[in-house]
Amino acid sequence: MPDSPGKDSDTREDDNVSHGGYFHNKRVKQRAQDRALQAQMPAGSTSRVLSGCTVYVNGHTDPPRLALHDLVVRHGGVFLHYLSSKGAATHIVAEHLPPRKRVEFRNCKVVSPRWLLDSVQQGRQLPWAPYSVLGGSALSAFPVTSVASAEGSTPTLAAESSNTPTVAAEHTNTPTVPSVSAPTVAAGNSITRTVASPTVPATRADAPSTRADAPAARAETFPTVASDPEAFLRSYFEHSRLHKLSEWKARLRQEFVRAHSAEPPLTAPPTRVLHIDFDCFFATVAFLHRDKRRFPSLDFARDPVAVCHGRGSSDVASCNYAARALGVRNGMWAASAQRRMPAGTTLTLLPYDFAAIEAASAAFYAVLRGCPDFRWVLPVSIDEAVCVLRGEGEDEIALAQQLRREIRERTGGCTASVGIGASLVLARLALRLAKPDGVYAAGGDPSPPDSFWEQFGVRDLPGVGGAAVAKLGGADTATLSTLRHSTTLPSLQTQLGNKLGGKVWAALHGQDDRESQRMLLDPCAVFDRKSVAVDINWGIRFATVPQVDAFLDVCAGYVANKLRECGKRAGNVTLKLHRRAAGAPVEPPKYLGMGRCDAVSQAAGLGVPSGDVGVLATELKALFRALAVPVRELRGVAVHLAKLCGDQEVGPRTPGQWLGKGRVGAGALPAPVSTTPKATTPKGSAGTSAERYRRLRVSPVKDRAAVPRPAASDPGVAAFLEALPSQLQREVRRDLAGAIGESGVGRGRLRAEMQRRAEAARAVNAHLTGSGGTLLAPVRFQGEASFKRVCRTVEAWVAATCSGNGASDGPHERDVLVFLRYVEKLCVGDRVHLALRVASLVSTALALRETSCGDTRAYAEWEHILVRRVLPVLNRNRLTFQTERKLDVEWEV
Ligand code: DCP
Ligand code: MG
Ligand code: MG
Repeated sequence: MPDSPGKDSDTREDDNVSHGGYFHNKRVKQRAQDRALQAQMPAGSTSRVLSGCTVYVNGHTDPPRLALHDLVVRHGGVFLHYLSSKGAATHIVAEHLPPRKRVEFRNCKVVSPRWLLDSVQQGRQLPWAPYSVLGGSALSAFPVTSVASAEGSTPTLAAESSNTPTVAAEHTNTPTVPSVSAPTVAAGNSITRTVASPTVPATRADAPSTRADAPAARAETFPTVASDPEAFLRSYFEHSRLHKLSEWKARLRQEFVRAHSAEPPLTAPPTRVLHIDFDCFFATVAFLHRDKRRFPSLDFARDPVAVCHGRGSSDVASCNYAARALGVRNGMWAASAQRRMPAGTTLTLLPYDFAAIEAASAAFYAVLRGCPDFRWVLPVSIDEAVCVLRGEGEDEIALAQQLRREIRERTGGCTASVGIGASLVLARLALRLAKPDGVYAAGGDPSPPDSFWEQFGVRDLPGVGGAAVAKLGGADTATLSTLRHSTTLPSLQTQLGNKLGGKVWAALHGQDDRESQRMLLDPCAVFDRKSVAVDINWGIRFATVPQVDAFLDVCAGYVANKLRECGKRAGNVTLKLHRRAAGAPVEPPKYLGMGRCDAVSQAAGLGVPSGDVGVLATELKALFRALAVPVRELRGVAVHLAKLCGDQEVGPRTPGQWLGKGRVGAGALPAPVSTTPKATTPKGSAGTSAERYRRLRVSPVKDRAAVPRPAASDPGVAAFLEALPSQLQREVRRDLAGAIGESGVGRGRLRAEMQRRAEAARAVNAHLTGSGGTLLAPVRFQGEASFKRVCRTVEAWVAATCSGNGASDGPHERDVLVFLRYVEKLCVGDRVHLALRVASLVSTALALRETSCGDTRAYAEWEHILVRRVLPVLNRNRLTFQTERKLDVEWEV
C-alpha cells in the first residue's frame, strides 16, 4: 500500500518533493546532528540512562524544550522534534495537557519533565507511571528524589537553560520552586490537582537526607461546578485570594462602622494623614513562615521571592523587592516572572499562608488602633490603613518610626512604610517614595515643590491606567511636574471626561477628589456596605441549563447569607456573565480559566427590597434567560446586589440558607424557584432569544404628564414617605418633584439614556444573530484585505527576519510601523479579536523558532516589539480590558 503524505516511511528517503519525504530527511538530519552533539560532549557528562527512549516534548515545559533536548541526547535517548505519529515516541513529555490532547494521548506514556530529571539523577530509568500527567497516578507526580543516590550524577542543565529555574546544579544552595501539577478532571465529578511541596534542592546539606523525609504530595480534589455547585463554590472561596482580600476588607470596614457609628462626621478635612502599608506583604509573611528546613539559606533581602499558587499560569500575588529589581511585578504570571530571572538566579516561589496573613494584619491594626494620636484608623485593605491625626503639632516622622518599630515587633519581622501628607493623595504619593521600609513626609504649602512631583509619572496618580494615558496623548513619559504646568482643568476634562479630569487635576494640585474627601470627613457613610457581590471567574463549565440553575441557586444562597450577616436587603440585582469571545480557544491556556471573554450583564429591580434566597434565585434565573448566553460558552458568573437598605426598613425577613447550612434546594427555599423567565418576559414567546432580550430592554414610552401627581407636602403623602426606606424616599420625592417629568428637566438625559439602551440592544442583537458583521469596512495590510492572506504574509515576514543563521537583526522599522498601524486599525474598527489573533500568530511563530533560531538579536528585537509596542496598542483600545499579564500567557514571548 502506498504511503500517504506525511506518513513516517523509510521508502521516502529520496523523495525531496513530497511532504513525507521532506520530514523524513529532516529527521535523519536532526538525528545525525544529535549524534554529532553527543560525540562532542565531555566523556564524564554523558551516560546511557535514557537509551531506548524516544522522547517528544509537548508544549512549554520547565526546564524548557532546549534543555530537555540536551539532556535526552546527553544520556543516550532519541529526541523527536515533531511527532509524526503517536507511536513514534516512547515517552511524551509535558507539564500538562489540554483536554483534547488528553484524549488524543490517552494510550501514551505522557510524563512530566521530572521523570527525565529524576531518572538521570538516579542513574536508571525510573518507572514512568508515578510521573504520569494523565491523572490517575497524578498523586505520585511529586518527585520522590533520593538525594543520597543522586550524588555523582547531577544533571547540568542550568548552564543551557539560562533564565528558567531548573535543577539547581551549579547554584546549589538556592532552593528551587514549589510545584503545582496541572489539575486533572477526574471522573467528571472533581478536579484533582497535586500540590507538591518545594522541590528538593540538589545539595545534601540543604536537602532531607532520606526518601522518607521527602515532603508528601498533598492531593486536593475540587468538585466541579456542574456536579456539586455548593462544594465547588466553597472550595473556590477557600482558594481564591481575591475573594479573601475582598472579604477581609469588607469585614474591617464593617468593624469600623460598628465602632464609630455614633461619632459625628468631621466638619473640616484633617490637615495631616498617614498612609501605612506593609511592604510586599504576602511575600514577607510567606518568607517568615516558610519551611525553614527546605529554605535554610534563603536571604529575603538578596534572593528573589514570590508568592503564588503554582507555576506557569498562576498569578504572582506578591514579590519581594529583590524580585522587583529583576523586573517581576505583583500580578504577573508566574511563568513570566521566572523568565525574567537572569542566568544563575532562581525565583523562589512560596505558597500562600492565609492564617499567618490574617494574624499579621490583626497585629498591624491592633498597633494602629492602640495609638492615642489617631482620631480614626481607616481600613483600606488587609495590609493598609489611612490614619487621621487628632490634631497638629505631633512629630509625625517620630510617630511613624515608632509605629513601624511596633508593627515589626508584633508581626515577627514584617516591615511597613509610611507616607505622610496634607491629603489622601499626597500621603499616597509619599508612600511610594517611602517604600520599601521607610517614611516620607510630603511638605510644602499649599502643595509640595516641583522636585516632589518630578519623581512621579502619570500612572502614579490614582485612577489613571492605560486607557487614561492613551487619552492624554501617550503622556506616559511625562512627569507630574510637567503635567502640572502644561494642563488646565478644562483641558483635562476635555481629554478624560468631567469626573476623571477633575480628579486628576485635583491630584496634580495635591487635593483630594470629592469621594476621598468624603472618606476623611464621614467614613461611616462611605464604609457602610453599599453592595454585596460574588464573582466566579474560574472553573465555570456547564453542559445544561439545569446545571446553571442549580449554580445560581447556590450563588443566591451565598449573597442572601451575606445580606443577612450585614443586616441588609437588596433593591437591585445584577447578573454578569462572561461568555467565550468569538475566536477564543474553547480551553484557554489557564486550566479551566476564563480565557478571552465578552461580558454581558443585566440588572433587575426587585420592587420591594429583599434578602430572600428564593426571590434572588428566581430573579437570577430570569436574568440568565434574558441574557441568552449558550450554557457551553459560559466562562464566568458574577452576581451583584445593590441599592441596599437596612433590614428593619422593610417587613419581616425570611431566613435564607447557604453553604454549609444545608444545600439550597427545592425543599430548603421559602418559595418554589421557577425556572421559567420572569413575568416581564413575554410568556410563550415565539420569537428568538435575541428578540425576547430586546423586548426586555426597550420599555414602552410612558406619558408621565397624564398621571396626576400629589404634592410631597400633603400630610398623607408625607406620612407615606416617612414609612418608606430612605433610598426609596429619595426616589419618590424626586419623582413627585417632577425631576423627570413635565418640567423637562432630565428629559433629554432620559431620552439619551433610552437611545443608548436601544443602541446597546441592537448591538447585542447583532452579536447574538451574527448579523451586522459584514457592514464593517475591510482593514487592509499592504493592500490585502483577506485576513487569512495577511496572516500568511506576517508569518513569512517573521520567518524572513529570524532566518536562523544568526545574521538577522529583526524586522525593519518601516515594516514594524506598517504592522502597528494595521493592528491599531483593527482595534479601532471593532476587530480586536483579529488584532489579538495576528499578534498571537507572531508570538507563536517566534515561540516555535525560539528553539532553533540562532538569531538571538532578532528574537530579542521581536520580543521588544511585541511587549513594548504591540501590547500597548492592544491595551489602549476601549473594547478590551486585557492586561499585560492576560495577554502574556497566550503570547509566550
Ligand atoms: N494582593 C493580591 N492581588 C492583588 C492585589 C493585592 O494578592 N491584585 C495581595 C498581595 C499583596 C497584598 O495583597 O501582598 C497587599 O497588596 P499591595 O498592593 O500592598 O502589595 P504588596 O504589599 O505586595 O507590595 P508593596 O510593597 O508595593 O505594598
Ligand atoms: Mg503593601
Ligand atoms: Mg497594600
